[in-house]
Amino acid sequence: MPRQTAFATLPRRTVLAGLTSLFASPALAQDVNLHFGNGARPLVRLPQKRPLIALTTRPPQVETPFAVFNEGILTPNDAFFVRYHLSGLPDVIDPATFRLTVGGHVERALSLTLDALKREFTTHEVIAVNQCSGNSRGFSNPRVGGGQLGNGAMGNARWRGVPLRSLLERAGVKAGARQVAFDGLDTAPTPTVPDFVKALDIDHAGDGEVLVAWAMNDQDLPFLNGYPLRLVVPGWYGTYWVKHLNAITVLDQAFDGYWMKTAYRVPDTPDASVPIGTKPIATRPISRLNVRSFVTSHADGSRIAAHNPVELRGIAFSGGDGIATVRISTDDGATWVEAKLGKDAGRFSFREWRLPVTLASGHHVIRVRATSRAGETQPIQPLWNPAGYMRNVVESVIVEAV
Ligand SMILES: Nc1nc2c(c(=O)[nH]1)N[C@H]1C(S)=C(S)[C@@H](COP(=O)(O)O)O[C@H]1N2
Ligand SMILES: [Mo]
Repeated sequence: MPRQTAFATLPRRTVLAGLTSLFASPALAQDVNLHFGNGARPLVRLPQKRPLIALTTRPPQVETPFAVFNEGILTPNDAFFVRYHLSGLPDVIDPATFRLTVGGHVERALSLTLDALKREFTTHEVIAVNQCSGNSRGFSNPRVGGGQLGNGAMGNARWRGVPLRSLLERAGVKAGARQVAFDGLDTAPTPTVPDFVKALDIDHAGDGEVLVAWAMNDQDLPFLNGYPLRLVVPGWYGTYWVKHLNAITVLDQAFDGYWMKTAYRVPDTPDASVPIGTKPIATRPISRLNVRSFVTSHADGSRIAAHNPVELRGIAFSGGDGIATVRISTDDGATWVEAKLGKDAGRFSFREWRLPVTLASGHHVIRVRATSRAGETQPIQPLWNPAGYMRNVVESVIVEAV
């Protein structure tokens, strides 16, 4: 098993060369078909990853084959999706010389080694879902621009790190601070492309839940998931989870960079949707995950034994309220039965559900609908917005009992 540091210094060209050659590799030439138009995708193998569903090669972007979510509520590191905006991935990250800086509107600017970060602060763990805002965008109807993703741009992991609050306390936030900005080591290919920088309000940044994390499922972060440090913002969309995080800046004003002011915004309506084909009057930065649930045990189109008990299984999650109930319909939404929930791994985690059913022969539309402990549930009809963000319609799979 190669040490993380070997990968941490892996040149970018090796990552990209690996991609290009493996795209042509017969072993991985089989396609995966996502269930929407032009949904055929090759599988590719990236460093530290099993074969995953390719979206783009430059920058490397892959999603998780959906069957992985039936393996357990934690998404294995080697199956976790990868999303980047900028093709300038860091070439070399040396854990010995790496520094995390905390500066801006603070009493004492900090420059911390990885060792200091791990030794000098109390560590904290959380199991939380990282989901891309555009997860499931490929199902948007009418279609919208952006990466045509299936349902695999999400994952659930146990993250370990230091609460951002502890770093802000050590640096001493000055009066009048409004936001905190986060920058990582990746860079834009040309000066016209804005660097990927995200920001959180100061109260959110210091709430004790936001982490600067170095471990994912008890391992170092995989290179492509942000080695050596990433921000973990439980309950919030992945866009805020800045990878290769090396600069934290406290601001006395709202950050107005491209990735906050222009990109990753949703309609400023209660459910972040607008009537199909229309433009929002006002927008706001995307924030919390909405409630979602999926069947993981049976893919769309699968066959099951008729007149025999079969266990349906899946996952549900919310933006931090936790899951109260998951209801299943085996008759296309006419009647609903409550599923049994699995172990509670915390309010930010995937929650497993199970339900034994016995079905007569024929086709059955299985639907799954979760409700959070705050009473938030999923819409029966898909909501729409121009960026295809935040899809959370009640999902269905059709099974054939024979
Ligand atoms: N440095 C950096 N961090 C980043 C991004 C990026 O492009 N650069 N993309 C963000 C987005 S939009 C998402 S959805 C998550 C994806 O996390 P993952 O690649 O570990 O799955 O990373 C976030 N952090
Ligand atoms: Mo994203």
